Amino acid sequence: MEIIKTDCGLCINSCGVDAYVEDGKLVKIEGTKENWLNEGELCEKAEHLVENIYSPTRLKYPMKKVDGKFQRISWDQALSEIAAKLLELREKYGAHTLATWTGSVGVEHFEMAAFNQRFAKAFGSPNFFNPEGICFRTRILSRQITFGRYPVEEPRYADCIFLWGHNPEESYPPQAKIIRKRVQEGAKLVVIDPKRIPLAKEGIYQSIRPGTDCFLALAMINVIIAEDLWDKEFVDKWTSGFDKLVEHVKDYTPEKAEAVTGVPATEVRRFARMFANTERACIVEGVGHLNQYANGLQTERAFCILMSITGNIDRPGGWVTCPQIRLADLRVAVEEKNLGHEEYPVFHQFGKRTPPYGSASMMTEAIITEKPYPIKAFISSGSNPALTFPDTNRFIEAVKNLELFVSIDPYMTETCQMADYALPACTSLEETGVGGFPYAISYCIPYILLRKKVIEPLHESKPIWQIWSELGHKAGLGEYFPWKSDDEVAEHFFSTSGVTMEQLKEHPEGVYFGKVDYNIYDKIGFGTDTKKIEIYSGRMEELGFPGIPTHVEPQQSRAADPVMGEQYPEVLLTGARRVEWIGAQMRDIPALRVRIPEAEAEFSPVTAKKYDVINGEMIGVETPRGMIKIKAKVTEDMRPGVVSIPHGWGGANVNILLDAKVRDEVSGYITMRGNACRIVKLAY
Ligand SMILES: Nc1nc2c(c(=O)[nH]1)N[C@H]1C(S)=C(S)[C@@H](COP(=O)(O)OP(=O)(O)OC[C@H]3O[C@@H](n4cnc5c(=O)[nH]c(N)nc54)[C@H](O)[C@@H]3O)O[C@H]1N2
Ligand SMILES: Nc1nc2c(c(=O)[nH]1)N[C@H]1C(S)=C(S)[C@@H](COP(=O)(O)OP(=O)(O)OC[C@H]3O[C@@H](n4cnc5c(=O)[nH]c(N)nc54)[C@H](O)[C@@H]3O)O[C@H]1N2
Ligand code: SF4
Ligand SMILES: [Mo]
Repeated sequence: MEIIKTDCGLCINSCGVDAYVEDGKLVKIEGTKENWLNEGELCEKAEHLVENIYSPTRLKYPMKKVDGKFQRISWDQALSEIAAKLLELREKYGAHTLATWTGSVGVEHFEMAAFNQRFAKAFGSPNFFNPEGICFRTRILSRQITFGRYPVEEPRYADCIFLWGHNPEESYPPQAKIIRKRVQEGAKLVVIDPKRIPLAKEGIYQSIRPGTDCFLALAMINVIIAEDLWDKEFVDKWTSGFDKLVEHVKDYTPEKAEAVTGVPATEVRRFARMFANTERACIVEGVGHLNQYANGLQTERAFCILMSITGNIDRPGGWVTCPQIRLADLRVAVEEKNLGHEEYPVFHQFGKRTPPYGSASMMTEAIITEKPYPIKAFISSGSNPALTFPDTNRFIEAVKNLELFVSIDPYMTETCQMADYALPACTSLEETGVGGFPYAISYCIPYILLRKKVIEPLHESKPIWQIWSELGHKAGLGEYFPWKSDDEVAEHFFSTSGVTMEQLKEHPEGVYFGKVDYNIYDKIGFGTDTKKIEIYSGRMEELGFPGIPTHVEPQQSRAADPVMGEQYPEVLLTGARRVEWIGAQMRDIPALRVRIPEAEAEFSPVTAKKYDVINGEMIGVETPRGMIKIKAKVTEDMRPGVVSIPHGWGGANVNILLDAKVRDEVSGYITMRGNACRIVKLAY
């Protein structure tokens, strides 16, 4: 039996795995013991990787819909027809008529996003979209606005950890392990979350009214300044706008915070003192949860300021700057601006940063309204937007307005079912590529590995780079796609990195490419206009938004919209992660399905009593966008008045309930949490 070291590829954590292969078949997966991150451990999902690879739901052949039914066709026919249609549509509507979309797999699968994007741009269209327009880009952007770069949390050396809107046991198991270990070593832990998550038992738990975290952070800053607990030396030398902050937070008193957030004023003071008085304090946040609110970008800015005035930037256990690796850039320049460029200038025009992707929130609206121009071709790869994109009915409406819809995926997903063509991609265990890339982003570990082809592509599936390249050749874009094999592609990506293929092959478990440089500001300062940490951002103000973050109510909260609050009095949270699932994937794996047979709406006994419903009952959850039927899970862990529903379930698709037009005005992110809903008792 051969053992091949690679990475899991199922989620962004990129844990190291040992793949056991016998007669060309994957027979077993174990965690790589010498991998620093997972140290041989695997989460529940990855334990079923073998079943997942050989799942009967794999999309085996290229399929074409004829009279509403799929027919098997050859690759040559599929790609020739798609290319011909694309050229016809370009002739009629211009190149911008093509939009490509890649999902969260584009984050863990480097080639996915790179080739998806390259094709769109080589074709001449600016319309490449990905979850950077709904997932965690605002967090990166907020830090870039404040620091001129992107420092990342380093809880493994922290003595005080504020776990804020993040449940890593479900979404980042290795992060949960790091935090548990650090707490056992004596670090203080505060968990701020409307749900009493498992890690809350390890420290102080504080419930909060959803979408009010910015207020809490500003009130903590108020206390830290009022009680003279800030790091004077660091603030004087390395920040700008502190004087404005002093004035600004006077309004954000602990008493007001109590009224707005539900956090008692005494606790606000206690948290502020604990955070400022511990030398190594660190906010560890969810990847998307706090960003996907009405005030997402500014909440993140408030966290940046809290970290800065306590001197926890570029110091061990704080937020630190990780060395970057430069992989070859496949981007092709297109002059036409991204969708969202005018509407969301902070996202698209902040300084020299122009993102290569459009605002995802604009995507379906543009397709439906044909404004600013008709988008008639849509190619999705490594995503299942039929279930995962907020506001499903708008997505369905958008699809109806397309003349060509292609879905590329290893599985016959709900999105493939809706498409004109479904094309089988292989999974990351069936191709060589870039692995472990997100380590540096999520864990500040400068570490990379070569993702290895463990088995040959199953059925007629192909590597993603090859699918885009062959389509490129058929569409007359061959010059942009010169590569002939997985190895050539990987070699190209690593060619600019300073890490050689030889090194990667010699160290199949991974290669370190740098070291964290604490106090790096002494050498390079900060990359902002003022060369300092911008507590106050002049550019934000120039672009029409407050230079220092303010509290903004979720649009549908009772305070912001009393009429809505009357009709829909509960607060809806969507998309809390469960370790068993990633997005809408793996629901067909029996051993996982037994653990969670169906979607559940979680709420407190107080809320259950109000609607006269009991645990396990089928209920309706309704918003102005629609209603879904779902099982009630009544739990003391949820804050009263809050209903939490995971995403990615076919039967009870929570994205039906969201409204793609309700957005963070600064970033353009669709608000996936803090929306208004009500529970409906169903007749038997
Ligand atoms: N209501 C609500 N909706 C949400 C969220 C929420 O919190 N609430 N979260 C949002 C966020 S943050 C994100 S990032 C998105 C994620 O949304 P998606 O990315 O659409 O989520 P997945 O269902 O994981 O889809 C990934 C797809 O990639 C395919 N795939 C897996 N491995 C490979 C591979 O190696 N190659 C190829 N080609 N394909 C592969 C899988 O089969 C799957 O269909 O969902 C968003 N949707
Ligand atoms: N198993 C699994 N892991 C995943 C994914 C997956 O689908 N499955 N998806 C990946 C992706 S695409 C992403 S973006 C990340 C998301 O990862 P995270 O954003 O970390 O999501 P969660 O781990 O669910 O943690 C979110 C927590 O925030 C809390 N919360 C919600 N609203 C508020 C609020 O207003 N204030 C506060 N303080 N807390 C709040 C929720 O109750 C929940 O406990 O996970 C990644 N990892
Ligand atoms: S956490 Fe993610 S990368 Fe790690 S084993 Fe689980 S699914 Fe794989
Ligand atoms: Mo995400």
